[in-house]
Amino acid sequence: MAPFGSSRPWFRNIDFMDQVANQTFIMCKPDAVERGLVGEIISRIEQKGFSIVKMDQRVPTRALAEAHYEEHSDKPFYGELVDFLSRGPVVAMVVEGPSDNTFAVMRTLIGKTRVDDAQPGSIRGDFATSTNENLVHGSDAHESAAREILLWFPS
Ligand code: DAT
Ligand code: MG
Repeated sequence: MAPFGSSRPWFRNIDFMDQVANQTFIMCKPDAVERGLVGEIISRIEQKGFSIVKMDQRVPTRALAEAHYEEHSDKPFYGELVDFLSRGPVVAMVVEGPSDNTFAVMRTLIGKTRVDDAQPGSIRGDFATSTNENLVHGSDAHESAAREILLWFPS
């Protein structure tokens, strides 16, 4: 496999990639906090058997929201997405599992992106009624997990 995101300086640190190999970045988005679903989401993560190793509630700055969703900067919904993420408190977490598939298992727990596709039993399938406001973010790869963990928890 090619080195993780070798064009991106922060991934030249392979030690950091190793350090977070069993971890993923999870966030309860503003709609989850507004609707009082943070406890439910955390409960599902814990019941699955994963550990929350870092957690912080904060209102993301616009710059942080833009950087978080950088990969979508050319999409028509980017502005709306950044407005949404920065409109109130979020709960940012680093979630750890026993092996290096934590990000993938968490994506299954969260459910599909499109509201029409999110299966009952998943967080989005059980609680979300729109694609724009779908309660939870989860990293979609080892590389994005490392990038997002560093972005939200730089120390
Ligand atoms: P995911 O959150 O499942 O990783 P994504 O990275 O493709 O999904 O998109 C990020 C967020 O952007 C997603 O959670 C909801 C929003 N979004 C995605 N596609 C959208 C669309 N077609 N219209 C409006 N919002 C969209
Ligand atoms: Mg995504």
